[in-house]
Amino acid sequence: MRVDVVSIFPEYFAPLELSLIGKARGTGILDLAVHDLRTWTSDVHRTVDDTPYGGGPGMVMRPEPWAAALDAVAGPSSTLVVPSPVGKPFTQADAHELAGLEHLIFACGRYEGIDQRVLDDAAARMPVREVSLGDYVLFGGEVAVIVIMEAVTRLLPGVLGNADSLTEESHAAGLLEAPVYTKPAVWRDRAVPEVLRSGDHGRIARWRRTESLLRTAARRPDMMAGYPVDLLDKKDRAA
Ligand code: 6GU
Repeated sequence: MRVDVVSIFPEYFAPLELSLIGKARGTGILDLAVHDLRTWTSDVHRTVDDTPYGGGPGMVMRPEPWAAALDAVAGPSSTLVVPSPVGKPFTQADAHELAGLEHLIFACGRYEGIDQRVLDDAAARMPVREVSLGDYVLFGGEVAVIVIMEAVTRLLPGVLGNADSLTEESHAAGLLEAPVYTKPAVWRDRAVPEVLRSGDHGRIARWRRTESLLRTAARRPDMMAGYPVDLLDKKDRAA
């Protein structure tokens, strides 16, 4: 997968050299380039913002540098992703969709956002997705891009050693994952649940399902509301 990130703070993306994202870049699974938006300014002050039409606080990113940047990095199969608090909530399903695409361009807005015409103009040539990480406001899209890239990269074939990690994890089945334990069996007088040490795989699977359901109902009632009743098997109903 090819990824181009455009930002006025390219230094923000140093963490993308580390850990499994860094490794994916090293093996060629991920071809990622970070660009400084000011590369595409033409005045001596390298201006990227101006005051908003209609008045109001803050500054808005001017369209010209963004248009030049997108013209330079876009190809025939690009999708533009714009992190923004006014975007659609980013979910694991979105991560899977993005992971299946050939080329992602991330446009990192700062201040009050990017002139709307940049997105409207880009949408005439490529799919554009405005995505939000949640109901709170960040200074800009940079940290959101790191989050989204982490969610997407771990879904690329060959990045995770154990493919089961993807099918067993939270949000894969629409439920939160059950608690996990490792050795020692007893620590500070707290024992690992007996069932997990029983070796009875059927019992373990049922315990994990029940814990998943209880945890999801307690913490994420919104996820339970959409949970298909037919996915509750007879043993869950009895439990
Ligand atoms: Cl994706 N960007 C910004 N700037 N703020 C946010 C956000 C994204 N998601 C929540 N708040």
